[in-house]
Amino acid sequence: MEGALTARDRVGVQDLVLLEAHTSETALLDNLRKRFHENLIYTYIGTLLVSLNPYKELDTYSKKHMDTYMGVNFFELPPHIYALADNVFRTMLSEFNNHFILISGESGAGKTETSKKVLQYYAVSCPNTSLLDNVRDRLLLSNPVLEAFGNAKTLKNDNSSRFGKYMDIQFDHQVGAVGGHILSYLLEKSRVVHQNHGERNFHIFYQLVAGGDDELLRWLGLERNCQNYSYLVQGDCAKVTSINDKSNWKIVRSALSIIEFSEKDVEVMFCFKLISAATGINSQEDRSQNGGGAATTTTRFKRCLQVYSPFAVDHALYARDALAKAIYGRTFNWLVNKVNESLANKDSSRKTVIGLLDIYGFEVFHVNSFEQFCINYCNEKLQQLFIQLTLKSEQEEYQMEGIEWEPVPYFNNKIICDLVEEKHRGIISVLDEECLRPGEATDLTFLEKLEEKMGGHPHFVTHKLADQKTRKTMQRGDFRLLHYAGEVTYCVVGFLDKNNDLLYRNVKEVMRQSKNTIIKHCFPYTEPDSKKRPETVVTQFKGSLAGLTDVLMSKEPWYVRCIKPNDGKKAGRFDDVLVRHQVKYLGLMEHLRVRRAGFAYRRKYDIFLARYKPLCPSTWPKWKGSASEGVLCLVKHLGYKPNEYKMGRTKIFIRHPKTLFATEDAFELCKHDLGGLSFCLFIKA
Ligand code: AD9
Ligand code: MG
Repeated sequence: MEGALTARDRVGVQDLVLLEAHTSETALLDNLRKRFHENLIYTYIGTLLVSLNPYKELDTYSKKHMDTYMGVNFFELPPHIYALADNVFRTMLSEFNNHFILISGESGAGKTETSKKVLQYYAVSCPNTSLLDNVRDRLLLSNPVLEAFGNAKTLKNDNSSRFGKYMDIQFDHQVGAVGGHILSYLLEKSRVVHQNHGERNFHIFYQLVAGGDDELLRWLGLERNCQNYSYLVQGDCAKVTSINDKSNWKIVRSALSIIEFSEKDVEVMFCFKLISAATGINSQEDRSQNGGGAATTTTRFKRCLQVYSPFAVDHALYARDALAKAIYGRTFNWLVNKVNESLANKDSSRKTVIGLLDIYGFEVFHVNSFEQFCINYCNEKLQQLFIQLTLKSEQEEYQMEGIEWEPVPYFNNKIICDLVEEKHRGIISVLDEECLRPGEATDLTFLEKLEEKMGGHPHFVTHKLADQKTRKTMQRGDFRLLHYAGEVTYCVVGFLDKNNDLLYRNVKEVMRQSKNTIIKHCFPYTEPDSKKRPETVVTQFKGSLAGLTDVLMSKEPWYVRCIKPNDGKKAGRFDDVLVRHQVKYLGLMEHLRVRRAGFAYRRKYDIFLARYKPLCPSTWPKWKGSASEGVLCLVKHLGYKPNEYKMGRTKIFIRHPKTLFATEDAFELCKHDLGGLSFCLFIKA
């Protein structure tokens, strides 16, 4: 007994629902800390998985581990991402419906690693048929390719996702994963032309310069030295110790071959050529021609094209940067489409899917701009979705079903979502309005309008509106939002330009006439006299997030909440203050309270009865009364204790998963022998 106590003392409980001091945040934190120091990074709250970033390789992701978790009930083994993945998979099979896994947490918390582990589990552990090996390879290899083009080193994370990714994995019930489809969200293209100190451009540029073979570089007119390319060295950290660009190049290069670029080598070359176009841009400012007045800038795409622009220098630089961003952004979309073509499953029979959502995490830098505003808005929306699907809907359901319930208070971040996105009133509307007044509006008039409209909002403040103490922490061009995950001060400089994202029409025309088929494809013809204004960046983003929410709402949700244990990317360091802050804003305590007071499982009476009626002689083969009476008869026969379940208006609620597991196990045994009723009764006895 003493030994058992010691073990529990040492590693804590594996499901926080079992914590004795379940109302204490400190107890929850202690439990996470104990487990973290034992390399146990996973802990449950019911079926929600909490994951702490270990910042070191753990030996728990082998094929052997995958096999161990396969087909085993959720709570029978130590918590693991494979247990969650397996449970989602099996629920999908038994209920024949669609699911998604929402992976959230701040930048560097481990979302992308988690999503890769889920994908690996499905690709590796599903039954093998040589026919489908290709699909699985492609599913797995889509990751290094998209990461090369869409991830970058930031101050928070050496492999930070700079785009949002939602991936549907399609399953055929006989053979496992058979295809996939990726939706990408708002790539941070400004990184192509500008990086803050300590940050890099997208990985692919450094990979190409470090790993591309001599012939390729010569053909592209590139030199093997990042220092020659101003777009690559603004952050002054082209080399990163944790990253091996050369070997990553090899991985990406061979992944591209497998993802159906193989037969179209030419296209690959075109693709690299585009990359190098953006990399190799050198601007030569020639002020001598007219004595330093209006200047001429030559924007040179090495070996690809040259654009001579009769603009003032700053205009020309602007045009150059806008073009580089446009090329990169559009070819990124092209690449995602290409990957999708290769993952597409052509068989039209009905498939069910498991969606994986891995988006850029909440981030706060010393200076935060339009990009952080979009990223943090996106995280705010995901938190809102989480609240709606868990805390809110869970409690509303108890009320609707007439189940006695003590409401659990929680912070609803809808107020912040509204502040940002409400029609005609939110920050996005104000920004778009200012973008409609070219020549008159500036970033500062945008700020003034915000002050007019948002002044007094509890989650909004500016330098002018702030009290004396707060004012000292802000600059004149700042506005500050009190997000669910903490305060962020945004500098308005660049908001209008970035939101407009304009590209000069003649530059577009040049691109359209390019001999490069991909460029041509990426810059299609648009009516010159078309009066319709293109949507602004943030409005497009708002629309795609609304679309994503609809997609997710139509599926069954599962959650992984990732936590960053320290700000130094260090193994073995658990920073109490930092973790407590995340535990707070992720709403883990509230989730725990709802879970503990609530019921882990619920099903409509008719569905429950239809599945389990063979387990009871009164309900099998036919029950003549109402479904709820049938269920009552069934659970009494199965020996459910009164405190283990509750009968709602339309559903049965079961408190602990293990109650249901026992029923499910009995069902599995008896379904092989449905005629043998005595066998079922025997199990029950
Ligand atoms: V961001 O919002 O895209 O900036 P993520 O995606 O949350 O962020 P990521 O998964 O990229 O973070 O993890 C950051 C780093 O932590 C990884 O590059 C790994 O070095 C490290 N990490 C995260 N999870 C694990 C893990 N399960 N095992 C080992 C891990 N290392
Ligand atoms: Mg990521």
